[in-house]
Amino acid sequence: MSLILHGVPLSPFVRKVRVVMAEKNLRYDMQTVVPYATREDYVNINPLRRIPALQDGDIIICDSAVICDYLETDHPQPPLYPAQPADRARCLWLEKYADYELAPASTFRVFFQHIVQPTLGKQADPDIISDAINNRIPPHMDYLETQLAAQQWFVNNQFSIADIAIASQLVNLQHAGYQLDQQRWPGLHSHLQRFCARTSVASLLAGEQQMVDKIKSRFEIGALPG
Ligand SMILES: N[C@@H](CCC(=O)N[C@@H](CS)C(=O)NCC(=O)O)C(=O)O
Repeated sequence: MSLILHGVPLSPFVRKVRVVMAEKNLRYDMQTVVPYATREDYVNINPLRRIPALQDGDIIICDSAVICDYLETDHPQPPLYPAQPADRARCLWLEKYADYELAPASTFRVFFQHIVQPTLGKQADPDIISDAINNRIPPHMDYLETQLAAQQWFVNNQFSIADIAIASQLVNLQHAGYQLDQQRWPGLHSHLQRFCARTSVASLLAGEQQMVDKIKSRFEIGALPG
C-alpha cells in the first residue's frame, strides 16, 4: 500500500517522519500542505489542520510522534526505539521534550518569525526572536547537553527517535541562521553535525537548503537580530 505524507519539508515535524521513512527505506509520495494556509478539505485529514499527517491506504494518522510510532510498529527494521523499557521511556521523554518544549522556544519563535512571517506578508518581530535566542533557548540547550552526556546519540548511544526529534528542531534554527555555540554546547554541536551527515538526513537537507535560500532571497531576509 502506498504511503502519502501531507506537509512541507521545512516543518521539523515533517522532517522527523521523513527521516524515519528514509532510515527504514520506505517509499512515499508527498502531498504539499502549507501550514496556516491549508485547503478547506484538509480538515478531513487532520481536524487540527496541522502537518504532518500520513495516509496508509484507508488509514489516516496525525501527529509526528504517532506517525513515527506507527511506522516503527509496521516496519520494525532498523529499530528507532529502544527495546528495554527504561531506555524506551527516556527516548519517548526526549521526543516529547523536543516536540513540546524545544519547539515552542525555537522553531515556533525564531524560525517562524524570521522565515515564515515574511512569506505570510507579515513583519518578523525582532523582540520575540531576541528573547528566544537570549532567554528561552539556552536553558533547553543546557539541559540537552547534560542529557547527551558526551555520547554520540542520546539514549544508550544508539541512534533513535530522540535524536531525530531533537535535531529536527535544531535544523530549523540552523535554517533561520542561528549558530549553535560550540564552546558552550560542544556535545550538541557535534550531535547536530553527526545527524546532518547521515545519509538519510543529508539527502533531505540538500533540498531543504534550496527552499530556504529561495525564501530568503525572494523575501530579502537577512541575518537574525541579536
Ligand atoms: N505535535 C504536532 C505538531 C505539529 C505542528 O505544530 N505543525 C505545525 C507546522 S510545523 C502546523 O501545522 N501548524 C499549523 C497550525 O498549528 O495551525 C506533531 O508532532 O505533528
